[in-house]
Amino acid sequence: MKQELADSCTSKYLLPVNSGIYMADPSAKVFNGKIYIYPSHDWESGVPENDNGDHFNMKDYHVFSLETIDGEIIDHGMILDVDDIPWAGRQLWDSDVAEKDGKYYLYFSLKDKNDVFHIGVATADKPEGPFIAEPAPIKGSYSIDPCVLKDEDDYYIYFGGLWGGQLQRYRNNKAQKTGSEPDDYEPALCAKVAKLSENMFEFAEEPKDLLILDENGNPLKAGDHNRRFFEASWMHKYNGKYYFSYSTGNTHYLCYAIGDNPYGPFTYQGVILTPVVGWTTHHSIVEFKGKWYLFHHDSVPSGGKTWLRSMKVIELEYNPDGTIRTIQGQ
Ligand code: FUB
Repeated sequence: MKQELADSCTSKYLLPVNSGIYMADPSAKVFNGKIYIYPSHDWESGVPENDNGDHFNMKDYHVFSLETIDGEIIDHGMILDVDDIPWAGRQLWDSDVAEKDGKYYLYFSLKDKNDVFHIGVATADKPEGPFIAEPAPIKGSYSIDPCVLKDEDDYYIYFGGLWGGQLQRYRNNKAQKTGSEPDDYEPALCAKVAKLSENMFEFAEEPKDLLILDENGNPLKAGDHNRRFFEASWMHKYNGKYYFSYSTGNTHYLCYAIGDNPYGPFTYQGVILTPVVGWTTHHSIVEFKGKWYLFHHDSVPSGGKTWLRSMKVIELEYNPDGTIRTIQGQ
């Protein structure tokens, strides 16, 4: 599909570039008329870089808010510390927050004491926390990068990530003895989707595959590295359609696919953001005061250090046919 470029290619850093504060994976949500941003908190932990992502050794979360998109960003401080999570091993990765009946539920990625990723839940009475973690991760959860879509009265959680995110270790929601990606000619591994239980603490059903189809209606292949799902799920609705967006990981694109319902299948549409400086690319998409925004990160302010990323925002533009105009990452 032909990609049309957005006119503006300059996303704005949300924190001063010389602040020495590094935040990544920004999940932006609108609560009580403000944007709240839930990022991962990068820091210089000294852990060497590897394909398992051990250098992403985060140990707490902060929350930020904006009253207007160009307004002052407020850091509400630390909302959850790894030391306060009973089942914690290491590495607090991407998170997202959902509101239900005046309570706020933080879904987060964390390794347990056996170095296996699961998804945890923590709750608060306000979007700015502090959040109190549940004693155990969500039963049956695995891998990383949760995001939650509220659709009418239902809540859907999406998750999964390859390589260090451990998704390749699972088939049909079961851990395998040895886990590897499918061969190039086989269907790609999928992100997962499950409805959340009424109390928001459990999967209400077995997670299902979120299928992404090509223009001929065939599932994307594992070897299609420019288009297949790698990590960083996000779901939003636009004009009644469901937009699933994600990172292609080792090819560094943010892509999207459109479907008719929260489970899909979804049809691949194109690139939202071309590669940025830094290995990872990760985002959220939110409507605020009648405009749409892409929140994402890059590693420019840290001089390209993969593990020290900075949050950014840019307006997202749709074409009349509902496709998204591609933004240049660099
Ligand atoms: O921030 C740690 C990991 O890097 C996230 O969970 C991935 O999506 C990637 O951005």
